[in-house]
Amino acid sequence: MDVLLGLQWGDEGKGKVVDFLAPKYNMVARFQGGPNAGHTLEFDGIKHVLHQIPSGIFRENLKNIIGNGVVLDPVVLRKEIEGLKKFNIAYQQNLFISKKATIIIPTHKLLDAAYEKSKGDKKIGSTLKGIGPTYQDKIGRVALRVGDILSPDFREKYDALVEKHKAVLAFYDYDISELGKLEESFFEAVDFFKSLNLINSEYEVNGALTNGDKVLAEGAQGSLLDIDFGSYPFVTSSSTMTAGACTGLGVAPSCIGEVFGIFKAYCTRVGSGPFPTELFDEDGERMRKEGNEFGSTTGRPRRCGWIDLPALRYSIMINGVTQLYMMKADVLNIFETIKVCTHYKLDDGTVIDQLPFEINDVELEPVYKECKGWNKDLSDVTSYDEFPEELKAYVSFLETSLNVPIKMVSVGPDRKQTILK
Ligand code: 2SA
Ligand code: MG
Repeated sequence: MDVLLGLQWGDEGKGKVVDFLAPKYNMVARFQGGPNAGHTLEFDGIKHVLHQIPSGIFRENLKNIIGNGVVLDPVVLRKEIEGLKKFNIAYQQNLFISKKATIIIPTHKLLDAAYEKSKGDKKIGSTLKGIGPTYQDKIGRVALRVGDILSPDFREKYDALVEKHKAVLAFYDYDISELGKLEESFFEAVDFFKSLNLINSEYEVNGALTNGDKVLAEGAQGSLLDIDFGSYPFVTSSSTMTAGACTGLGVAPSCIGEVFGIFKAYCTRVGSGPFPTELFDEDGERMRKEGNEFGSTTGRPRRCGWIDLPALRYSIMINGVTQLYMMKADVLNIFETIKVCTHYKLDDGTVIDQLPFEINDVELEPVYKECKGWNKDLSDVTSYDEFPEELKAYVSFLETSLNVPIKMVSVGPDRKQTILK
């Protein structure tokens, strides 16, 4: 099984790469996260944003698995499936959902909002999709799982959980007047859910591997948002790293083959938390505009900055990345000079190249190397040889610094704008 994941704070372009690589695979599987993800795919002039469905869904004869590590919102899933119907996607044949995946219920979303509100300006910047509270219940061993919807006492289990949530919401003095409406669409979606392929996906995935089929695990969010290794507490609540693919699908570590690390030629972050190379000037504004850096789930403007090598090296280390894919190189076309953060400087002048535990509390001043920009349009480029010399120099500087080969450079959102090296 190969694993594909984001090495920054999400939105690296994972959806595009999964869709591009999909023809080489028999199965694509999501292993963590849920409707907080927004994976964008573009082809034939149409843009698709997927939240919970794996990005292999547009390819024929490919199985798509939503694994046990995912937290799933039935209402969002139903909408996503409705959206696919007009493209005649054979989801009845190609989409399979783990009975062990955890269900997001309406009160999880209210709790997410209540927690954020109570934090004031220390809020996480959550997508408010209920991710944190759902994983909390999973780890607390009280959550509802997909398989539970088939059991006759589902409503009882649901009511018991909601009672607990209501007590917490009362503690936060949070208004729950919209709950009735949310529950109505929730139970409609649960009914619809019963018609889908609900399976023990660990058998399906391992069976495929035993058969010699090729499986691609598709990560969501990014390594710097990982629950253990991200800038806690400004993280998401799942394991976004390679190891998460093992627990989120039930696949042994010895089955992992290639690990594709996806990164942007620059950096973005949406939500709160440290971001050493963040730009607050006109360059940041130009990057946001040129890269259309707005959340694909919430529409929030993304924070933008230069590429951060210490952060990338960290992600490569914890994930065992074997191949790098660099996305959105074309966004940097507009810059005369491109900066690369190679180290950080602390207040006392010490220069470091590791992410400190105190990342939320210390000022990390980026030490930059300046690279000459290519300042050329890349839309007609069809092969690596046609790249401007300055872009080739940028790629080779990154490869040397990161010590992992960059196998692909993306120069635009379309499937075709994917240049292999
Ligand atoms: P949550 O909702 O509990 O997972 O939020 C916790 C933090 O994780 C961040 N997070 C994300 N960061 C980037 N992209 C994500 N997906 C969407 C997208 C986000 C959007 O593709 O654009 O539309 O705003 C994503 N999901 C979670 C989040 O910002 C918090 O910092
Ligand atoms: Mg995204």
